[in-house]
Amino acid sequence: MRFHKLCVLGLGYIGLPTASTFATHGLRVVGVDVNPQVVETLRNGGLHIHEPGLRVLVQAAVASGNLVISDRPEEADAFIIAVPTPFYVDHLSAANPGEPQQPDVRHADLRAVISAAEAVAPFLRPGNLVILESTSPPRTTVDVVAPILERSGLKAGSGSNGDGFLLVHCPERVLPGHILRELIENDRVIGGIDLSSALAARDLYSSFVRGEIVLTDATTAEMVKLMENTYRDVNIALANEFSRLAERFGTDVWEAIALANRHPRVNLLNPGPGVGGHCIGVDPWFLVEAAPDITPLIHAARTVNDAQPEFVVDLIRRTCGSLEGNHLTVLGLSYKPDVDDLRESPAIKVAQTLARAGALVTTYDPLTPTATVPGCQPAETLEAALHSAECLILLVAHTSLKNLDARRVATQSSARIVVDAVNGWVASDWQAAGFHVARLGVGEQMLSRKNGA
Ligand code: SAJ
Repeated sequence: MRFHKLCVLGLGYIGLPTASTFATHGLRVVGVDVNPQVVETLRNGGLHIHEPGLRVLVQAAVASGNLVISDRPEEADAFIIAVPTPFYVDHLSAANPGEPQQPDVRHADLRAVISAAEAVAPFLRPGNLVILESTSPPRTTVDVVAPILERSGLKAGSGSNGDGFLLVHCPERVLPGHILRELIENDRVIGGIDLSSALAARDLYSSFVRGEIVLTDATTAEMVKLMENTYRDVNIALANEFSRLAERFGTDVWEAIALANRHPRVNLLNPGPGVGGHCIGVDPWFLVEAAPDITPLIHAARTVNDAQPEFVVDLIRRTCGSLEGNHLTVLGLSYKPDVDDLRESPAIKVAQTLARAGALVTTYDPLTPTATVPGCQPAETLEAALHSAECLILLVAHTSLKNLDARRVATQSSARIVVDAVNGWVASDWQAAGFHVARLGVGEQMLSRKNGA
């Protein structure tokens, strides 16, 4: 192995597990973050993010002496950039008074990538390898990162001749909640700006990756990552649209999806309150921004998924009669089940919209019991959340919420209505315990039949 010392820029959900895994596989790693609080927390043995198994891994990496935390990069054999790439929204006003409002335009926010590349440039030496792991719009590696690094005086892609540096895009593809396992087991796509760059990165990652490592060019690797998340977004949008159709036609979308998925070439995902997190709701916009004239489907899928929290609010309104002054308890706040990550959570959007409509909303999430939502009352225990509610709304299928016992809840809560937006509960159990049940994607005729009306 030609790489002994690594510098990882960005110690978030991807950078910290990656830095720690390299360190526990024998490399010397400097983990760098620009946020002084992150640096201080990690140096004091703490952790600023939650991911199963991460605490033990970081502790092992630090204890081995191979991982040191720093606020600036230093000379190394290889540099990994793993910083966030969110988007920002341009709210365009109408061209002239009286004309229709222009649609919002989203732009990839590459500031963190740019400053990380600028921070690396002064330390680049001939033969060094630079890896961009951050999800990025097509051509970022070639058109944005390479020119910044070339300010070092070295040329991108001539690393093997000894007078330049090596550069690849190697997108992170790990699933929050399963990051440590997927980091090792998933196949890895490495896109080099030339073959010697890709081969060098394969050499580095093969120190711990057990999945297959496949080589391609940098822009294809960028596309692959964006296509994966866009595929998922479009598939979820389709499921969400099916949930609306099922309501209209008086059918049960969950049953219909399960039956459709028995077809050997159909694999529909699930409807829900919308798409949250920092990846799937973001990355498709990078493609739309790069080529708005040829991406109507991707754009439409984003629009459908962004409108889904409102659709769920509408279901709650129809079920409860009105929202004004109604005591509603929202169960689950995170962006998906069994994680405590609240970023861009559709459940939070639902809770906020209910509160804005005049409902008296209590929120409870077993994984983040102290989380607060503006306009809502947080409950730190399930008992407090259930106590004085008129309606219980399941927005995240956390295992502990799915496992709630309907008969027990009936004794703990004054609520007699439940709305299940994630197919987390067996409707007949709740009906047997005396609840009126409404479910996302289940038409009224089907509901009243199942509610015994
Ligand atoms: N969701 C649904 N219905 C579904 C599945 C998900 O509504 O059937 C919602 C979830 O509740 C959540 C959102 O979609 O709000 C996204 O959740 P997710 O589990 O689909 O994905 P992420 O954002 O946690 O992680 C994704 C993964 N990408 C793919 O599976 C293609 C992960 O592998 C990537 O590494 C990650 O994005 C990333 O960092 O890009």
